[in-house]
This record gives sequence, C-alpha cells and structure tokens, in this order.
Amino acid sequence: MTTTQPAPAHEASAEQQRFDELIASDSRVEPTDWMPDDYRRSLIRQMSQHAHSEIIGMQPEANWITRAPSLKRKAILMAKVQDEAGHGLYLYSATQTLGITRDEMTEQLITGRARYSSIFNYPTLSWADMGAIGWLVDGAAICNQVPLCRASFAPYGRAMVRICKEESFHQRQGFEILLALMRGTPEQQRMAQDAVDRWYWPSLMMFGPPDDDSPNSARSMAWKIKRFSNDDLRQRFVGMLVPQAEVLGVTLPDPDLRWNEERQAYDLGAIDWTEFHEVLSGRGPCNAQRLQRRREAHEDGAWVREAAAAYAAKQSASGAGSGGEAAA
Ligand code: FAQ
Repeated sequence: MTTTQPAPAHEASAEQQRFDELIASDSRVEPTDWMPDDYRRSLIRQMSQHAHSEIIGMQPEANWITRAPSLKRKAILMAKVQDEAGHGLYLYSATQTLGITRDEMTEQLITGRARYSSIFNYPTLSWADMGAIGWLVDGAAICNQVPLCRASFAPYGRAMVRICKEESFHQRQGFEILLALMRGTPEQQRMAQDAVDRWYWPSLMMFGPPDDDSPNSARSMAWKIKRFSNDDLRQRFVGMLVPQAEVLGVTLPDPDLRWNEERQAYDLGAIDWTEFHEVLSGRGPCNAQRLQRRREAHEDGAWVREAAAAYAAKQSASGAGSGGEAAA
C-alpha cells in the first residue's frame, strides 16, 4: 500500500474489511470504530426501542405499587420498577454512543413515532398480574436478552450483562408471587390462573413476528447483533415454561401445546398475529394511555431538566464541580 492510493472508495472498503473481520472473529465493535451506516441505523432502531420498552414497561407495574398486599411486596415492586428505569437509562446511554441524542429519542417516543414492546400495551387488572409479568414477561425478556450479551456492538452487550442479572431476579420474584397465590385460597388460585391466561400469548409475541415475516432478522444475525431467530427463542422460552408451570400448578392456555418427540421441542398452537399487528399499529388496549402518561411525565419533569441545566451552567461558570461544594 502506498500513500498515492487515491480513492476514498478504497479507504471505505478497507474500513469495511476491518469491520467484517471484527464481526467474523466474534470481536466487539466499539463506538469509535468505523461501522457501516446500515449497521449503525439498525442498532439505533433496536436499542432505542429496547430503551423505550424499559421506560414504558414501568407503567403497568407502577399501577400496583400503592395496592401491593404487604409492605414487603411494595418494597420489592418499587425496587423492580426502579430497576426498569435504570435499564432504560443504560440503554439510552449506550444508544447515544451511536450519535443520536437522548432528546431525539425522547421526542420519537412521545410523538408516537418510536416502537416499544407490544407487551406493555396490555392492562394490569389484578395483583396476580405482577406475578405473571415477572414470570412470563421478564422470563421472555431474559430468554431474548441473554444472547444479546454477546451482541457485536460492545456497549449494547455490556449493558445487557447487568440488565440480565437484574431481570433474572425479577423473573424469580414473579414466579414466587404466583407460587404464593397458587398455595393460597381457591380465589387466589383462580386469580393466578386468570393472569397467566391473559399474559401467556402476549408474552410469546414479545419475540417478534415469525421468522418468515421478520424483515430485520437476517441482517441482524449476519451482523451478530441477534444470535438466534425470533421463532428459535420463542420455542426455547416455551420449553422453559412448561416444567415451571407444572411446579406452579398453572395451566398454559394453549390446548395445542404438545411435546414433539421427533423435533425434541413443543408444538405450539397458532399465535394471533392479527392482534400483534393491531397492537403495533397503536390499537392495543392501552397504547394511547401509555403514551399519554409518558408525555405528561415528560412535561411534568420540565422544571427538573431546567433546574439541572441551570445548576450545571452555574457550576461550569464558577469553575466548580471538582468535588467541593460550590458557593451559592
Ligand atoms: N413489540 O424484523 P423484526 C422487557 C417490530 S424489555 C413491538 O423481527 P427485530 C423488560 C420490530 O421492531 C422488552 N414491536 O425485528 C421489562 C420491527 O419494526 P421496525 C423489549 C415489535 O428487531 C420487563 C418489526 O416489528 N425487549 O420486557 C415486536 O429483528 C418487565 C419487524 O420485526 C427488547 O427490545 C414487539 N414485541 O426483532 C420491563 C429486546 N417484535 O423496527 C418492564 C431487544 C417485533 O422495523 C417490565 N430487541 N417488533 O419498525 C430485540 O431483540 C428485537 O428488536 C425483537 C424484534 C426480537 C424485539
């Protein structure tokens, strides 16, 4: 190679080659590395949707904080909802390393232009829903997110390691809520079963559309962002649920669920993809309510952002901020 090489095209292809090598060798791409525009765009898409899901996902559970059946349950639920806020913040920060601002992402969310997980557009009708969300929704989230710890984009993978540890605590607390109810009165058992009946199918939809209807999968898998297909992860999830449902004593609401000896996997009944697309189009049971609440919270928080910005400006003007208390 000489310095007379003229072409930016050549440089681009050298960069592309280096990127391809990083991916092929299972190394990580850091924000300072060159990356193809499509890779960057797809990461911003997936990671921002993921961050929005964590933030919107606080709402269905926050609905039960004031009505938790004991002080202990209330403290646990508050900690869980706070964890979800933390997950949203790690993910927004990781996404910012790709060149989008937090304000842009927030704007996309509150104007309804961004997607977030379909699951959070369903209502939480009873205390047992806190158990079903922990067991099924966090369970599905872990199943989908453990492979993302190895995502080729390093900040995403690093954020996922911590998130998955916390999600696994969430999943167990949900299982434990359902177990307590299933060991309780017939009415409590009915409540637990009803919650499982309502959350089971939407939790299977969290994995996304079937593989032959998933426009992003092939490229995301070639880039090693996604490591497994939507259907593979859904299948793995049901395989995990069946023995746990037996321990709980709940029935999974799929009459066609059967072990297939030949495939060594469960055959599943048909998922209602019309419902999924309705929810994605903004016509789920709680889409409007979730977005309105998020918008209101953003507006209510304006004074905090202003105060923080004014404080930061004052600190930098006075040259403070190195640990000591600034003069008033
Ligand atoms: N909901 O081509 P694909 C949690 C969209 S966190 C809404 O298959 P991809 C923690 C998809 O974006 C839950 N939209 O897409 C918690 C795409 O639209 P676009 C969130 C969905 O990206 C627990 C289009 O359909 N987890 O639960 C959904 O390859 C409890 C075509 O789909 C993540 O975000 C859906 N379910 O695969 C918090 C994990 N499925 O962008 C509080 C990271 C698909 O082209 C309480 N994300 N779409 O307009 C992923 O793994 C992937 O993005 C998938 C979708 C698997 C979600």
